Amino acid sequence: MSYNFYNFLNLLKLESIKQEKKINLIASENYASLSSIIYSSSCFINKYSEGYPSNRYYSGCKIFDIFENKAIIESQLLFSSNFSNVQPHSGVQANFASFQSLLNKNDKILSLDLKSGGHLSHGFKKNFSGLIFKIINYCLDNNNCINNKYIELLIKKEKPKLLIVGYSCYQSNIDWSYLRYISKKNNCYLLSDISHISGFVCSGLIKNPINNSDIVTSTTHKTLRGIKGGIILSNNNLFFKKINSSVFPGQQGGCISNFIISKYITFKESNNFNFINYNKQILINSKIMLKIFFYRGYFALNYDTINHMFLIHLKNNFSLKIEKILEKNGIFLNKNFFPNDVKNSINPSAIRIGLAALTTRKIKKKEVEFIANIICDIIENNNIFYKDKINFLCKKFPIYN
Ligand code: DSN
Repeated sequence: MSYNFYNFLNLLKLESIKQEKKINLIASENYASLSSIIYSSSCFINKYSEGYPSNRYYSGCKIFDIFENKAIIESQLLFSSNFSNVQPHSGVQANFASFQSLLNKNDKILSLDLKSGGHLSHGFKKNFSGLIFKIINYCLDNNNCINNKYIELLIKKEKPKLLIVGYSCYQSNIDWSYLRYISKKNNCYLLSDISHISGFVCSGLIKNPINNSDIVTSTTHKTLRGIKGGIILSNNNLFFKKINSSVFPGQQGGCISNFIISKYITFKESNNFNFINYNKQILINSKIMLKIFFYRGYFALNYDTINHMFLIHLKNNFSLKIEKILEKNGIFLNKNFFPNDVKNSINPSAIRIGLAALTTRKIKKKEVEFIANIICDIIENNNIFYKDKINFLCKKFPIYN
């Protein structure tokens, strides 16, 4: 072995201690459930399973076929879809395969720009999406909301083949049925990327866009408490076959068998009242924390949030510096663009805050307010040191209890 095995184990231990002792407010992260972690590490890691159930390119897949079929059925039940592909390794790959099944090279995509809360895979110029397709961006209106009329104008003017709805940072409702209506009227497909809000969607807290979309994509590790991965869902039977062949052999080889089994566990665990209550609590916590920022004189993307996240403008503070000082105090979050940001991606004007991971620790109102006030104190006085208090709080709320 070329590495020092004991140091390697030590690093694993350090990471797990770090996760236990610190607060995670990164909106795209969560703590995977113990069962989804256990099932992601099974002996299926040794098994190649290229292809789909009953139609594999290797022998010995019969047992895995049972699991992949279960994962497909369970995700369909969870999201009320007629079709599901559970093989994408990530959200970006789910998007890539979906674009491949709907579009040809150089076709036009209409998507929210990255600075306003869009995602890299929705058309960033250095991403495959920006390199292969022509990207037209919409942005948020003066109220920092999606403006359906503006999107309608752009669809009529630019005639894109695909409209992407679903964002990495957005606090308000989305009127999927109207967006569906205007895109269909103009021969434009609609893809909903619900990666951030999929837990809210399957809990019924946010309207499910499945019947107002040609394709829905999601990750499995944000408000769903699974391991990192992607899924593609659809109720438009024109695309079922195309999506499957875009995932395999289009852009992936063998699926990661043990991860698919873990996804099955995640879908099952997300289909019950405990999970719905968990997502309700995320929403309560998210609103409570946002309110504290308002009391302390900050402004956010909007006055309310309908999901786990929100964006706080830092006024004259440097987000990179604040991110690092918060990290020293035991709080992780990420710096983020604010719509119409004049600053660059290294040091943008805002911080993004997500409450899913914090809620997994069963943290509620009192502590949420305490943490929000600590963040404001630190932003306002960089020399305050709260590490011990955060550490003490984390001990009271272990991740896995
Ligand atoms: N970039 C991630 C996020 O933070 O939203 C999702 O891929």
